[in-house]
Amino acid sequence: TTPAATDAAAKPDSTGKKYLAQPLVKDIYTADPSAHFFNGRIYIYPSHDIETGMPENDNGDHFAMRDYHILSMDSVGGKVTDHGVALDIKDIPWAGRQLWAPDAAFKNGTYYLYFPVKDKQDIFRIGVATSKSPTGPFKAEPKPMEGSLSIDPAVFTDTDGQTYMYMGGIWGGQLQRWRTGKYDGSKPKEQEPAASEPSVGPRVARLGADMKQFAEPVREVKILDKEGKVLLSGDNNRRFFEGAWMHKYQDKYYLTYSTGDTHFLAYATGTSPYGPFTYQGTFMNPVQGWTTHHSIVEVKGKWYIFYHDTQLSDKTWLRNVKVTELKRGADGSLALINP
Ligand code: FUB
Repeated sequence: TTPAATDAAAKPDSTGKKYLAQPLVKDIYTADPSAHFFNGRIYIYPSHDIETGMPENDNGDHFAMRDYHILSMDSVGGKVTDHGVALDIKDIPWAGRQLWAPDAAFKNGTYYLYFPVKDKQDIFRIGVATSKSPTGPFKAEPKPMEGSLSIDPAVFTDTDGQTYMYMGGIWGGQLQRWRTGKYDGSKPKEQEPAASEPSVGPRVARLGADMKQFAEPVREVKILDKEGKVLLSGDNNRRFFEGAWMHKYQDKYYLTYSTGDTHFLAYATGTSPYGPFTYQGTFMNPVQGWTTHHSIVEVKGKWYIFYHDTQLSDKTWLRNVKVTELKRGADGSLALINP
């Protein structure tokens, strides 16, 4: 067992609630932070939450975001810069609505911003936009990535230089509608497989050299229990819901994700970027707010988790990003964080 992250750092706010960390920016709402250490600086690629008055429902209509702002800082705890609008939905030719959790990558002198948005048929796809600067402005490709689906792209470059995209999220993220390989909008939006059936896994595909398309068909990632059986759909405390992230530590691949309606961040480990991954446990307890979404990044030998909660608004669709250290046991196990 690994020691729980200490609560000693938690400070009460004006309402008396205690939080392990404080919002990185307070003048805009930000969520779903994908953090990277590019050329000696920390860049955060978050969603930009806004109030639109859309009704709150299981389909996530209340998350109706329209642009991205990129944040950066020299070091954790240092001054945070908001670089302004990096990409606007009006400049994405195929976009309909809802600019959700993005991620970014840097290769061959170009920065790539990957973003999920519903197309004009109201189906989530993943697009890519490029820039010579990590903070944009980014120019979107005219079409979504072929074969892309659902939400929450997370891009991971392995030590051999190959880059993979993990993606997917159930319910509002629509992944449950892709079970046959084709989008099936005929079922109720929130319908998961029956409780005794295998859960819906995130998807992964290797990216091609141009970083704009997949080099292979998208495949499903299996998350297994310790007996080697795929986690079941009714196993809500452990099964994948959304917000996958990948990092490698001491040659092991760590798939981390949100369990959605049970609000945990969970992790599973494997020996290949494609999995299968074996469930290991929860590493973050629920935050304030319905969604929980994170990224993990190494900065100068220390590991950090970027995440969000709703400290500033107490509204689940108006979130704020935060960071805290990620600690591990000697065996690589992730310490439990109480946010
Ligand atoms: O921000 C919209 C959605 O909420 C994200 O795509 C999910 O991961 C959840 O955080």
